[in-house]
Amino acid sequence: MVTSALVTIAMLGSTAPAGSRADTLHEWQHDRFGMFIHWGVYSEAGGTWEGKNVDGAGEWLLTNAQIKPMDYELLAKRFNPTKYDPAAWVKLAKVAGMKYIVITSKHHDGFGLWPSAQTDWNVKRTPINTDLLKPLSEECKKQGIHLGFYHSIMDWHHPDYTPRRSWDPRPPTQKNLDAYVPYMKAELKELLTNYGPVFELWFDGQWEDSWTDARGRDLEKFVRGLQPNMLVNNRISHSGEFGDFKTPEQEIPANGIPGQNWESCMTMNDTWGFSKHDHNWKSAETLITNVIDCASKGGNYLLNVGPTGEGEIPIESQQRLLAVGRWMTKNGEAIYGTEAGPFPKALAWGKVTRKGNTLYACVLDKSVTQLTFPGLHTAIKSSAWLDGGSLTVKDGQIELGQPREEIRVVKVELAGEPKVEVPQVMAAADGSISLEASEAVTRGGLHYEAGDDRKSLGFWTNLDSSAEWTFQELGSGNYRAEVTYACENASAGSTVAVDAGSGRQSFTVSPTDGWGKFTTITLSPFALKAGKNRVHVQALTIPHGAVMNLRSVKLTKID
Ligand code: FHN
Repeated sequence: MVTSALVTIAMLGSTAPAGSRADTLHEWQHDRFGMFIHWGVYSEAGGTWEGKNVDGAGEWLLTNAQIKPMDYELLAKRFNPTKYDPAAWVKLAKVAGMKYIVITSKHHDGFGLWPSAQTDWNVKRTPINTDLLKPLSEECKKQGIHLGFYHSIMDWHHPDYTPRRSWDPRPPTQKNLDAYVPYMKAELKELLTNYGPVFELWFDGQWEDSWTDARGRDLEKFVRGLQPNMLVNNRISHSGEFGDFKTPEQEIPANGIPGQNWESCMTMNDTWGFSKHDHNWKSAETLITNVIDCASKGGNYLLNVGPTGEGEIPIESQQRLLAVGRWMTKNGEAIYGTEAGPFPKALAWGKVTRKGNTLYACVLDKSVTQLTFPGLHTAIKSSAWLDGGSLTVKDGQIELGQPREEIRVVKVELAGEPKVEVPQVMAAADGSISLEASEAVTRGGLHYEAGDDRKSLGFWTNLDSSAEWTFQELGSGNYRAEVTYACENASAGSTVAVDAGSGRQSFTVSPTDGWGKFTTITLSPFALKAGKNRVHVQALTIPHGAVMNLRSVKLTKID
């Protein structure tokens, strides 16, 4: 339970160390919105090498241009952030409405933003030759913003990290991660000892087979021993299956990740590290929509800036953050301290967040003039524009008046706990009922993937995940069940149970040559009774880590 004092401090955005990891998590859930900072010697290159633009993310320069590590080291001599102003960076984050900052202590290139005693491949090799993290940590403490570190497990520079990049000419050291991990731990000990309370430790670069869940568990024990109250993301694990929160990247899961803490990280253009030639900036309204979308599904939004080698946040990022901040100043109550809205399926006009019996209707469709809440059975007591202005409620509908120029929020006071009846899936004229992935109510880590080659429930990796539909069938009788799914060959073999009416059928997932290649199987008929029915799908065994991508379950009346 968070003490009232902590909640008060949290409301002010304090860096006060929490009393426990549960308190840190509660504050993290309250904060909802943070700044990601990708900064390193790659920022000096700005997505170019030897005078040419290099495609791909700026921080992947060493790999994208296949640069030998010793040649890449030349960048350190050019990295001289004389314009670095940590006070201004922290102030910008605050003005934008962000409550925490996560900065790259070390990215995949192995370069450290602090003078680690473990190596000289860090700021010690630069003209500025100073700790760049310390003044930021001091400013965060002074201005009441939490500080986190991004730390890459993968290290393209360290001679003992394996696998080596194929173009790295250095002779192998005959060592491997058994020698590299103690080095990484020693660097992490410096970061977790010398910079105050760390809000979240954001691991990355966990995907190569040299990193294992066993190594992740060992590392988790080590870092939690240094800072027990700190949050650690799921990328400490190779499988992504453990850590305090999931980390969807460059996407916001269609249904959130029910039952899990999660934080969507996104760039403002297409690159994390600064790139001179990436001008594909998202609009401020898109960024505001993303903040709302994450909060409406119970998640956090970690929005990235990529400062230049001189230490300046690009003006395009600053302009957008100031616009987001203006919106947050008027509407932050609809984001901070909220939980996911009560509507399991998307609303036509926008997104809803919740605090107890209060709903915050974020009206994304600026042309809409009436708000309806499909399936809401709790009476509306009152409603008003959050940024000022009364509204009238008629037959459960809120009259909004004229279309608007910006996203506004309606604060809706309910007469009690919101009760929402999940809208029914209705049968088609031919008596068939097609239960689509986008219509499912999901539990566990699985969630809807919208891409053309998906349109299915993916990320199905644990036994407590399930998909469920309720529907009003046309009449009792026997229904043929057809299940459409995809499964990459290496993951096939799970046993899946389909419950419908009073029956259960199970099947073994076959390989379909890929997560986007779908097949349809027919199960034995189900006997359904008149009235409301439900179909529930859950894995009984998962021998190879993932179950399937489920696209639909179709029931067709046969007699
Ligand atoms: O490879 C990194 C990438 O450079 C960036 O740091 C993102 C941010 O989450 N993570 C990895 C890509 O998934």
